[in-house]
Amino acid sequence: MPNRLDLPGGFRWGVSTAAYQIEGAVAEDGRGPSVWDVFAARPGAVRDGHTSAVACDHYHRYPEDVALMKGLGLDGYRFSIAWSRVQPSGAGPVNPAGLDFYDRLVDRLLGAGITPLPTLFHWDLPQAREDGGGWLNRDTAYRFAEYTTVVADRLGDRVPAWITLNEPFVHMVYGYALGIHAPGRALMLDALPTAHHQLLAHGLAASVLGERNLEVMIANNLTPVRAASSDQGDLAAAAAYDALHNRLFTDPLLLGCYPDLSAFGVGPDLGGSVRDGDLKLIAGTALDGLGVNYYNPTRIAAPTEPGLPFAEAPIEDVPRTAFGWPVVPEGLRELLVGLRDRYGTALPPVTITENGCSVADEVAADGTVDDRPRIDYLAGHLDALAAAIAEGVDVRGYFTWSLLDNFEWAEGFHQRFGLVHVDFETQRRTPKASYAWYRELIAAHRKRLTG
Ligand code: IFM
Repeated sequence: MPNRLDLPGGFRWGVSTAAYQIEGAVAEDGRGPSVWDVFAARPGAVRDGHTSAVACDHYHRYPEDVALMKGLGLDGYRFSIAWSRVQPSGAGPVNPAGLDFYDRLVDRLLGAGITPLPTLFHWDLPQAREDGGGWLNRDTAYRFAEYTTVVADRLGDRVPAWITLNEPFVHMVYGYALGIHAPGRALMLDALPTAHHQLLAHGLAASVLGERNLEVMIANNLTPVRAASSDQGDLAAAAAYDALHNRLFTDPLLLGCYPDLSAFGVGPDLGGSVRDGDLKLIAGTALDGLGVNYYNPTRIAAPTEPGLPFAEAPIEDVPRTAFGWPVVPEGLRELLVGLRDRYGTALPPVTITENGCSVADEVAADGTVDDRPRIDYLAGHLDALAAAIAEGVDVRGYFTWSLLDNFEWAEGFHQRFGLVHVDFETQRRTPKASYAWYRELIAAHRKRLTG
């Protein structure tokens, strides 16, 4: 069986973060409010009323954080750019101080030998855009392209590859269908136009990047869908869920069409949002890489009540993270091989842009953080990744989620995903046992390649 040390030459090691989860400094240097500032201020929206006003204070402490990355020996760092730092109202005037921050960060990374991999949108829409309808409004896609132009013109001389969107599926479902995340809309299937408008935004931004000879990626949250049984009802429900979670955000990019959503009573125009030429535009600039965020598989059964055409079924007898998510490393191999089988030569090289787990980590009296469950999680998933590569899937890199403990959206600071522990009172960073493990793995892999 191949294992993590058998990963190929040129394989890129990284970590991922996102602006709203780490930066803090939400009212500094001209940043405009985002939907998350407004949502987190709503009583009951975020556990224990946590907000990201300070978070990891990365805005001020980024030199220390880049030094931590350098200590790991990383090839790349995936972070996100806060649109409302660059354009406080998400359109029109640019805020030079906001752009300067990312300029400094990029230079600091390059100085540490780390390639920056920015994500342009990781859920923190400028509130002014939300006031204009957010992702329900087609115009947001055009404003996103405008913002992309500003950022690419400033950083494109030093940043070779870009991720347009992070997890448009999660943003649509949590943000617009269920209202668990910002902007807190509970529209159920009426949220579907936000899928199309995000993909349109991707297509428009991709052509801006492509025109500048910059590489284009997207980071999709994907899950292998397992039917609860071989009964026809369970199989049909699993196919419906797969179409919604996986295919809705990947078929248009790779195949130029939407999957069949008739099980949801939805036609190919996605609630009237698709216009002539849109799909051509969405697939128009070929992806240079598909970013895959993988956490766990999903088990689906036929619905027991009217409403949606599927019901989620529990995955039994597996370990769970502190968040309660099932730990199934084999699901990563299954997902990657399934993508290759589904899309064949249309599938571009894959990078794992997120994978990791929350653990109830604490700093012990001797100052160490023993996060053995995280090491086991990462080791298992990297072995599964090596198995997928041995089966012929082209995977070029692995970015673990996350460098630092951070603001985990509606869970506030309760779920810790970092290789580095953050004390949110003092901002003290303590590398955990998994930090040393990841550093040694990267070094051992490099050593094996160079003999
Ligand atoms: O923290 C999130 C991240 O912002 C998007 N992907 C999943 C992570 C863990 O929930």
